[in-house]
Amino acid sequence: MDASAWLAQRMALVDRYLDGRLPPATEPPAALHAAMRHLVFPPGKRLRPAFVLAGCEAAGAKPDLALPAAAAVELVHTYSLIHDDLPCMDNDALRRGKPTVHIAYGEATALLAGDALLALAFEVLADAEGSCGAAAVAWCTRTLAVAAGSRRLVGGQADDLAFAAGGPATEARVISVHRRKSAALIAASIACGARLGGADRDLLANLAAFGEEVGVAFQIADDVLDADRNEACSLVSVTGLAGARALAEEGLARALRRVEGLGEKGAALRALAVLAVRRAI
Ligand code: GRG
Repeated sequence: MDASAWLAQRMALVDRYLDGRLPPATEPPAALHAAMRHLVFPPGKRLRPAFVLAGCEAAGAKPDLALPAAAAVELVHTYSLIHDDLPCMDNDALRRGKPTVHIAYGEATALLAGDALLALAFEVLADAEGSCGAAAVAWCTRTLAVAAGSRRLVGGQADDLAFAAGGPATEARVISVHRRKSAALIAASIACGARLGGADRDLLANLAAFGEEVGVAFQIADDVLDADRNEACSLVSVTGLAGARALAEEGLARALRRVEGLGEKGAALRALAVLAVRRAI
């Protein structure tokens, strides 16, 4: 399949949908609404919404059905990036080639913009009920809430912040943070797309496991790219660069084996996994 064409077509759908769901930047309180849009446009890689739509297609359904979930995961992801950049966390000045939200709008507005994006994610997801049914939406709501909560994304971030104080880095400790902070949202993205597309229980479990493998491998690839930053919670500090690269490739291979049997329906998922882990997206 032509993965670039697939991605470009799907991402245009996601961007148009997101644009329609975010309040206009001029709507009062205008600074808050402009700050909410600041990091959503222009886009990042849109990896997570792409995985939602690919999950839906793997279940044999048209991707449009999963657009609310695709937008919802990108809104959760964007909120987490805004908060991650704050001075009390990573204190970053640039994100996606632009000043971070707190640099552009101030710290208090950045905090509130993140809060509002998280709430909007669940509002948007709820609107999938008309096309996908209440049971599927309830399942996705719970899956996304768990992925974003203290046992996954937020807990992974908490342990990442405290990492250096917790003793020596080991492979298990680093992977535990990667699994929660990064892989959980990717796994939830694929699972929600598949659930809205009508996947049965076995397919859902397999796709969630695929997503987790891909998510961990993606984050290890991120460690390799950021090796010069000498982060405490990085697999490179445990295994070295070559070891980390090898573990990312092994994780990708394990993930791909899980979805071999999906044939053409799994083509987008497989292509995205390769692009994500080899950082070619
Ligand atoms: C503050 C609640 C809270 C969570 C923070 C997102 C996050 C957790 C931390 C950001 C730093 C980091 C390394 C996260 C792991 C996931 C990751 C690689 C995020 C960046 O995702 P990309 O590369 O970004 O998909 P784009 O901009 O392309 O969407």
